[in-house]
Amino acid sequence: MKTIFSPDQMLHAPRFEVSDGKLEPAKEIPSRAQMVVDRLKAVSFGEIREPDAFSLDPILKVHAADYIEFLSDFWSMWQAEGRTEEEAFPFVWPVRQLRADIVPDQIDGKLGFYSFDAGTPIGPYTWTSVRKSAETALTGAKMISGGEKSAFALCRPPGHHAHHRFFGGYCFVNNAAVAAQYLRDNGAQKVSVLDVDYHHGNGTQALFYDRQDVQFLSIHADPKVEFPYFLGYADEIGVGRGEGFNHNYPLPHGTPWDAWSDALNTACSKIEAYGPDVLVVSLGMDTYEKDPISQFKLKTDEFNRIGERLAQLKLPCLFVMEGGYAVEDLGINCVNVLTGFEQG
Ligand code: OKP
Ligand code: ZN
Repeated sequence: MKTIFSPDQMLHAPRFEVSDGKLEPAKEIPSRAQMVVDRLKAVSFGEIREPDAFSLDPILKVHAADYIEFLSDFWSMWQAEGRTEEEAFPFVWPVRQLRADIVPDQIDGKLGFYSFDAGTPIGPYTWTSVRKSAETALTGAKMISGGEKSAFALCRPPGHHAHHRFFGGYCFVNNAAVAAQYLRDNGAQKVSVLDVDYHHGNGTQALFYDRQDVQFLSIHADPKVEFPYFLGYADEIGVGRGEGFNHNYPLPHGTPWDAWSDALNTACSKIEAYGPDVLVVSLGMDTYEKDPISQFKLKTDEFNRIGERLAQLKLPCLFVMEGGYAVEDLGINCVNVLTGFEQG
């Protein structure tokens, strides 16, 4: 299996994040990607190649044009307003009765309009890394469309929390959704997106919620007690033509492999029943027992089992990296999934 990655994806380097009611050191840091690259090389997993260049068109099939313009122009607007802080935090949002139909002119108003949390600062190189991360996913999708049986898009920053017109949860462009849409536009009639990150893939769900051509399934911590809190419940089954094509498997804090793998088996049987042409896996390693921000209990060797189970689906498969914050073991856990898939 080939890996796609650009070192430019490490330019986005947040120092801080707001989480758990306070300013904390950032968790979604460049060394995450480096650890995965190092492990791929250490075990000679396969070729690591740079992404191809793409126009913005495949990103604009998933995200609003004004939102992408906001992301790409943000840092020059920030500087033009005389801001000297090295990263920008949103802090006010158009919730419930407030006006969500007006984009403010002022930069802090825009930041709040185009986001849903304060955990996702924007810095001078964020857009550079975000665009490369999306192109990494697109290159993987292009390889699968061209006949490769599998590919690993080493995306960073991650994408699954990003919606059509707002960012959050360390995510700006929804890499997995952009890849899934590209696959639809290049020969696949039906695509399944399986999200195994510890957190619900709220952005991906929302992007395909009314569609039957993209099935979405997510195994994650119960949003009653975990980020992103406001989406990811079991009763969210899709709407309109998309009804029945969205499947959420929320699990309690402390979930170990046995219960987690039961959910994986259930999700895999739904994928088999749907019969997609291709599978996109939103691959988060934050289900790991030692993850610093998560509370599932998967062990290192159990990541191989995930890959083996996915291989049984016998589908072309694009792995798109999402979360995983136990940086020391991230490369091992990630490559274990890919190795399990290849040996399964
Ligand atoms: C991104 B991805 C933890 C606060 C949560 C945001 C988590 C974003 C996760 N107590 N902060 O899904 O791995
Ligand atoms: Zn996560």
